[in-house]
Amino acid sequence: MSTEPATVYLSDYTSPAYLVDEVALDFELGDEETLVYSRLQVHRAGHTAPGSPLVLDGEDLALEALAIDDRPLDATEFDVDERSLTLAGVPERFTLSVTTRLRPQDNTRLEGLYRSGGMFCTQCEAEGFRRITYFPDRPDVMARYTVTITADRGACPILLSNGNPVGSGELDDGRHWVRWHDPFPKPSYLFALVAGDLHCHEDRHTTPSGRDIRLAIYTEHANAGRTAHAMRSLKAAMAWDERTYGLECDLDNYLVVAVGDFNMGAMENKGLNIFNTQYILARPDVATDADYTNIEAVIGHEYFHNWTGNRVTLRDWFQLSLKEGLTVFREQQFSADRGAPAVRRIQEVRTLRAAQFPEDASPMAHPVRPGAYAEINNFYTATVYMKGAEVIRMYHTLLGQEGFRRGLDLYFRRHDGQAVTCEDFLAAMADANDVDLGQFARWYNQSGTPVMRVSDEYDPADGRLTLTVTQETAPTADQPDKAPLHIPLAIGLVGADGADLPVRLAGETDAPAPGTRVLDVREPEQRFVVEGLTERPVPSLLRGFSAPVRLDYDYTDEQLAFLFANDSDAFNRWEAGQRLATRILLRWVENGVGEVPATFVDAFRETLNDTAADPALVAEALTLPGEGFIAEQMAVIEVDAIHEAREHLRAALARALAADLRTVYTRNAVDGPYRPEAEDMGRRRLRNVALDYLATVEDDALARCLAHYREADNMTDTMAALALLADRPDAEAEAALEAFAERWRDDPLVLDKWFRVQALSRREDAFERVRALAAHPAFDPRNPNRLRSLIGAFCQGNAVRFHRADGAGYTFLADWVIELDGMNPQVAARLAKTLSRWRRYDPRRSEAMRAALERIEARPALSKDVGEVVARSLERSEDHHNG
Ligand code: 7MF
Ligand code: ZN
Repeated sequence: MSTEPATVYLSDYTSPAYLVDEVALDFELGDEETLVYSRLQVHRAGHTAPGSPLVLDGEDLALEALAIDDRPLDATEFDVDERSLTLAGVPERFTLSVTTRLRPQDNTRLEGLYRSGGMFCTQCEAEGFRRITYFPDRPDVMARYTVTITADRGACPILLSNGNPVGSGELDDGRHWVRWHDPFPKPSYLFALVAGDLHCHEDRHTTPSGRDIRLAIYTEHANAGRTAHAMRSLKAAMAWDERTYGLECDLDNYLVVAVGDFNMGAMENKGLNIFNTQYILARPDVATDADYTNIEAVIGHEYFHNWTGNRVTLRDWFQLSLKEGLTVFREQQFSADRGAPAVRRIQEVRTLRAAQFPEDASPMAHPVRPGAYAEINNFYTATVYMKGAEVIRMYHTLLGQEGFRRGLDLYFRRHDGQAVTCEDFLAAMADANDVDLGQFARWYNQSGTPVMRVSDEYDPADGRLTLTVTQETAPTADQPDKAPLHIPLAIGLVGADGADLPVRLAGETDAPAPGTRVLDVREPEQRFVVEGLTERPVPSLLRGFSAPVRLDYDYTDEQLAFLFANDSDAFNRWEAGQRLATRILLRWVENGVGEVPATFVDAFRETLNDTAADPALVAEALTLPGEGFIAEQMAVIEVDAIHEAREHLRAALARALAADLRTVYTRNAVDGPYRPEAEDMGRRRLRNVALDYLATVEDDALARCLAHYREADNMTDTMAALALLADRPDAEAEAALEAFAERWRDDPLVLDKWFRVQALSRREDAFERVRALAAHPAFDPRNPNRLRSLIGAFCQGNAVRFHRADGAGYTFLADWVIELDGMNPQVAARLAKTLSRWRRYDPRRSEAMRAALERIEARPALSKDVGEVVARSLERSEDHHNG
């Protein structure tokens, strides 16, 4: 094993030796250099022996001065290394002054203090604060911050930090200053600073208790006029949390800033959320329906963190899902309440299966609460976020909304202002509802996707249906042994007329109303007996996807077609269609493509022509399972065969249903001005799905795509057409792409879309085009959005072109990982994860992927981020990472 980075273990947690009560930070922002003066009020924790050293975190810092109680320290009184500053003998209580010098304009990692365009901004989660000053940079050290920012008034008229403005003034050299005070003690990861020449969109919100809050969204001036949807979303999120959980905003100022260079989606800094521009800016001609929906969700997410993350924060980074799983779940509830709940659920499960299930089956597998890490940034994963949200959803399913609310109320009553653990959350849920969640706790510590097998036996003589349920979790890369989990299994029994039957379990006297019941599965094998039936029902299992498991039941094609047409659970209706399609695709992958079974064509036709159905749900039902999902079902992934099978099915359905698709296309045109409402979005979605099918067969497909492109009066339709044009070699298609680039040359977010459609193109020469686009003058790999829209989209979203048999895609990716690692390790590591799944492919591809990983591994001075991903990926299966 080569240079594997040092590992941090959950089991090694110790509480902080010294605590910080107050922090005063002075920033002298400059074009060349920025000076940071920090004054910390420090005291020794009760459990710490007198004379124990004080160890502060700090990375890549130029230390200018250090003093205790204003007495400057000389070099013999402290030790500095690459990661820390140690002071040997410190008093019980003292003021520590630290001066550091930074060069934000050279910070390409986008962690700590950096520049984006003309703006100064920060990103401190998880461990970015230590790149600003020496500090105990861990979430269980909570302090009150006062921040003074000084800068040139012309370049930076706006100076922002957390909390409330408490002072400001002019200086003689064209500079000015503003002072902010945040009354809430907070961990350093929630600190934020923004300075620049910014436009401000202001509004107000009054809470039920009468607090009048100033809301402000700051953007670069060029983006003024694109913040209305974000503001509307923020107000909706505030009202929703008041209504649903009785949670009010605790601030006088709630500030949001949009930044063009940002490693991730957004950040919940106390009172000063910072967002990737992608999740703030919208206007019908530049943003798609998906953008509008994402903006609302991300605004909600960051706002909801103010309670779940900020008021109650994390003891340590292993607990990350405590805030992220819970906040994603709250955001999902909010989004569902804003419209189209079934569509939302389908999309959530689709992403979970596309991103989290593969992670659980990869060398990067880890529990919702990991036990060990080298670089915490590598653990902002689908498992922590999405599976973490599914774990919270299971509490909700087991306890109901009222029980869940009782648990959340108790959690806040007990832990407001504290830094806590996942156990504390579980205990609040259990205690508030007087239930035993001991076995449920395993969801936090056990990785892997459980397989749940259900079989049934019907006895017509006494009207009993016996369901036998087994569960099994296969060993994962990180954990060989698995224990049975407590799984809520939501089921319904569907009668021959398509209606739900009552599910009365043996021993119960009262028949419940027909509909969904939740069964508590706890054993490796368990039986449930349903009584009082007069016919053999079709079981509808795991309704609403009640647990993050793979469900296995031996359905016939006819039963699936029946559920696809009748299930009262919209999610399972969709799921039945996906199972039918998956079955056909897997058969074709194995045996070569063939005829589409008539049951399937008929089921699709009925759905297409069901004018009473919600168009959004019809669109979901008509969307075939993704290539990644099919790949997940296979022992050895056959990239080309999967692509061929799926394209063949798409074309065959289009030919068989061309007339119906044309009708649907015509019928779902949306009149009137663009509205980002669920109803209109559903119709656009269905119409664009129909177009996607029609583009595969018709003689006039090109003309139809061009017409759709020309007639589009919103970015959703424009991009649907442009994506199809980008699949084609025609001169008209090329011309449209070129004109699009010209028209939007000064609009970064729109240009990202232009790069993306080409990266995802089905064209055979997509790889060559991506390589050429990487040399385009507008391609800047230092901008994470741009990087993801070309390199990320190609390597992670265009399987058939990326996984070329000659391995050129892997070489390309490895070259980029190496180049980016010196620039932005977080982004490089995310890209490198694509290669971690190398063992799943055929020997030729597998070898080429491994060689690419080994080439990265051999580079000198790899970052911790990439180093950990590569080391884990190449690890022999007998080594395990257990905390
Ligand atoms: C919605 O979680 C869902 C997830 C960390 C950064 C935002 O609020 C956050 C931050 C990463 C990955 C995904 C998300 C975030 C981060 C995110 C955003 C919106 N605390 Br890394
Ligand atoms: Zn979050």
